[in-house]
Amino acid sequence: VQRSVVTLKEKGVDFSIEYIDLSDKPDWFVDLSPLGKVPTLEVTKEDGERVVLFESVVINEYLDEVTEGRMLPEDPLARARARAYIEFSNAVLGDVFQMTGAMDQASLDALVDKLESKLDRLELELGEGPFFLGPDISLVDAAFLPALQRLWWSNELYPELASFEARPKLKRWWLAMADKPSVQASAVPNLRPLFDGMISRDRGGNQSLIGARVAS
Ligand SMILES: N[C@@H](CCC(=O)N[C@@H](CS)C(=O)NCC(=O)O)C(=O)O
Repeated sequence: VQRSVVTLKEKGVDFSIEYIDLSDKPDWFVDLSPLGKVPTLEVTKEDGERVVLFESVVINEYLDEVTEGRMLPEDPLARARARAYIEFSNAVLGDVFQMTGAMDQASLDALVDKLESKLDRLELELGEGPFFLGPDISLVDAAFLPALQRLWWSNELYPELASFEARPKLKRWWLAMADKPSVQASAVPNLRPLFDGMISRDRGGNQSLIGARVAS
């Protein structure tokens, strides 16, 4: 959802947002959303027909195409490369999510190794920055926002990860994103306590290693 809210805000699109309690989805949402997942974008066409889109990356490309300005490169090859990294952001987000749930040191170490090879790839790809494609925020940055934000928070809780300290371009990238009003307004204001609560939850009488660092 954050990916699409950033895009809506950066493109200056008029929208309203309804947050869904995913543990208690309202009937209207279940009826509307093809897969019952967020984000779901409802677009009202000029003839009044309503069309529902899902998948944040697809929603973002649609929003980019129907509004002024471009958040992807014009050149087809550069655009394809940007899309490849947008796809890669899903793998990074998956790794970060798994890492926050690691229950023992061996699992955490293995997950950190897996993630670090991806972060090293990003560090190599990042150029002058501060954003992924250069001075302006793009759909690649929007796609990486959820992963980088949660990785940053995980590092605050568990500094041994040193994900950013070891990778100056990655750090500069996240700090540039964190500075953007669109990024700051991309989620509910209490996202951090919600994240802390999620990762520190009881998992069969235990907590994950990173979750256990959340102050009770
Ligand atoms: N690849 C999809 C992922 C969508 C997704 O899995 N959303 C989660 C929240 S992050 C959800 O709605 N889960 C509720 C459910 O699956 O019931 C996208 O980027 O839009």
